[in-house]
Amino acid sequence: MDYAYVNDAKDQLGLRLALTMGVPGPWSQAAKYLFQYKNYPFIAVGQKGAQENPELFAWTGHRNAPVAVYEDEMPRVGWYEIVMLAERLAPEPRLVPASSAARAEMFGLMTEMASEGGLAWQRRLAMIDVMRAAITDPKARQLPDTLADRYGYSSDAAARANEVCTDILAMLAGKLGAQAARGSDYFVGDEFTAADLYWACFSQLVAPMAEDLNPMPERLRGPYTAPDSVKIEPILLRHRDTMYQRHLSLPLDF
Ligand SMILES: N[C@@H](CCC(=O)N[C@@H](CS)C(=O)NCC(=O)O)C(=O)O
Repeated sequence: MDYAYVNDAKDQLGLRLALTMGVPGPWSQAAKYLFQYKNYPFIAVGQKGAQENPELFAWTGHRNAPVAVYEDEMPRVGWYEIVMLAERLAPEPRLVPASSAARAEMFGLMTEMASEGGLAWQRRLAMIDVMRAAITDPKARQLPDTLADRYGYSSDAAARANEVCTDILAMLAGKLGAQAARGSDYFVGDEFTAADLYWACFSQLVAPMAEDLNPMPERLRGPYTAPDSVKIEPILLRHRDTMYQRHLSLPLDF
């Protein structure tokens, strides 16, 4: 991925998408694929994970990613508002179902994957624990310490994280199982939706794809991988492999 600097992108027209560079951050990856899937052009702006990002902050009021800035509209940072922006700018091919019942189902599933307290949030708490244990020199702990400050880490919260992840993964696997029984490969209805796209990206923070498909920094592969106590049903990984093959580009690009 080619990244522009904030100062070169902020006065441009159209869509600017600040994305975390160098790691498969699931929120950033998913935001990028939303617009790529819809063939909607954007300028990718580099955000440095767990850094101050002062230029990004001065421009958008945020230090993390993704941040979607369309024309002179307010910067959008939450996954939900970024999905809805993508749907507005490029209604076709749609990623949000037309029926309200299907929409409610899809956003419910995505909330469990991507919202505060959801799967990736919990995985990050557990990951901070793993990184802190692996780095003994406190001065080298900048990455996990910054993430801990930003995302509500406490050792109590981290201790509960694996259990919450197991529960959410079982729910997602159950949903895919029920869909398979009625002949669908997708989370909702019979078509690819944002829930399928988000699971493909968020699965990388549970069971990252192999090096040739997900060339992430080797030192992060362990922390990104859920421990054996977190049960991952095979249907979850079959689903994400199929979604990448059918609808999303590989290898991952960050
Ligand atoms: N605001 C996003 C979540 C953003 C988020 O957690 N981003 C992470 C991963 S892509 C990040 O930027 N981490 C590194 C950092 O905080 O610098 C949402 O709720 O949808």
